[in-house]
Amino acid sequence: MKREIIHALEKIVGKAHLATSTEECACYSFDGTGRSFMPEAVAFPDSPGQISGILRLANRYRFPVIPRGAGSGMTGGSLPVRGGLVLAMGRMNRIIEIDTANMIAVVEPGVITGELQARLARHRLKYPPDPASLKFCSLGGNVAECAGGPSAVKYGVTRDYVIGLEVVLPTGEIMRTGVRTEKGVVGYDLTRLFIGSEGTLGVFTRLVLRLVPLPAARETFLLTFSSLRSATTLVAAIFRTGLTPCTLEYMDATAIQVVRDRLDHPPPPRTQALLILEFDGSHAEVARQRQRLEEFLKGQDLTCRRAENDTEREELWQARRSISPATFALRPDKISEDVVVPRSRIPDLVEFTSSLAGRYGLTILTFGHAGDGNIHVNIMFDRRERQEQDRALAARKELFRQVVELGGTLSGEHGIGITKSAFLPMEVDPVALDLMQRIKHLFDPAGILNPGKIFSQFTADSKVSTPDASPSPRHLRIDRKYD
Ligand code: 2HG
Ligand code: ZN
Repeated sequence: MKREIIHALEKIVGKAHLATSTEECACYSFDGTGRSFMPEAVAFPDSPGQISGILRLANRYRFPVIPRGAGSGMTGGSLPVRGGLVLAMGRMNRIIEIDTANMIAVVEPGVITGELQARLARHRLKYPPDPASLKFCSLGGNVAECAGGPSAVKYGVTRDYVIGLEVVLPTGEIMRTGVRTEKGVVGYDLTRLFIGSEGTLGVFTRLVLRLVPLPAARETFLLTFSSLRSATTLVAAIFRTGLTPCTLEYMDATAIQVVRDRLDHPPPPRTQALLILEFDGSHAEVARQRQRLEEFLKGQDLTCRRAENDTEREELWQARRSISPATFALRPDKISEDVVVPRSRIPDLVEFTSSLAGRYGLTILTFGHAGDGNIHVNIMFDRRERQEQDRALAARKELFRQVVELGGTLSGEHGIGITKSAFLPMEVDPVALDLMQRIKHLFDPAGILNPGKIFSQFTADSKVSTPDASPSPRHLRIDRKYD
């Protein structure tokens, strides 16, 4: 990066808050995809004014700026694929206000999701979105990707809880959107446009969040099945009975196997699938749901265990949340998908993935948020085995075709980033796709904010890159126009 740009950046954020060494830049080069692209510098801003200054500079010198939360994203949203400056938002981690009377929180984007939830619990309040990474992911990243999680089945996803934003536009203007009230229909809903825009339309500096009362009671059940199909068909049936679980998670036999040793009460050895079902609400409501569930399950071919206390429940959730990292015990690399299908089609999707695994000779596991049809399909492989990698990529393409065929969508919570951009036309109407790109251009005419994401036809088929396989973008000239 040119000396004069470095000097200007130092002036904006302070010398102590700009990193340029290879060692420091390397720490901001990766995310949850396992891919790595070196930035040319990393800035740690502390205010909207500093971010505005940086973006104005980026427009002048035409260098990419990539906002980054905790780096836990699964599709490359925070990767500096074209080099440039990473904007690490970790210093902006203040909880500015908890308005208990109106059940609203105002926070900065670097606040860790689980930390906000712990603070709110002291006020008997809850911010429901609960991505599996909640102990380390940040709220800004959650909003950028519109994160979901197990409780989405009852409570909805991030977009249902963000009612207002302060955003720095790619051109440097600072803007507020949305409301602090329960309702509001004044003008276009720009807040929603920013949510899930994957860091391409603006940099969030404040989030206004809607909260709900913390439920007084909770009951958790572990259902285990000796047949995969019985588990997957039960999902839609549960909702037809009128039960309203706050989570309904699913794991196939391989997912169970990778976390089995983390469970004090592991399911019986021949278990082919399990469901974790939870109810929350008032004590009376939870008791009513429990009774209804027990009646519904009578005579079904499954075993049901109720978590006896908080420790047992937490252990179950710890095991569930650790599936994603634990899968690397199977193969060193994976393609991790988060497709969604209508609930009644989950059995078809899961059977299709088993047939893919057989046909391509791969380990493919399925688990995730079955209650809302959002199934994680993890295609395991070893990138050092070229043919195995090719088979994994071919299997993913077939998977996506099948998902669209089943009336589903390619992503329920991880976004498009760089890993799915080549497949966007499979699902998105061409007119809509064109309009989306025009919106991006309107917000960011110089193409400096998080370039190469969502729309870039980033050759998904040929690049499952990893830290050492990815080309270093250090050679990119900073005065080039990125679009
Ligand atoms: C989860 O629900 C995460 O555990 C990660 O969304 C899923 O690794 C994955 O595919
Ligand atoms: Zn998930």
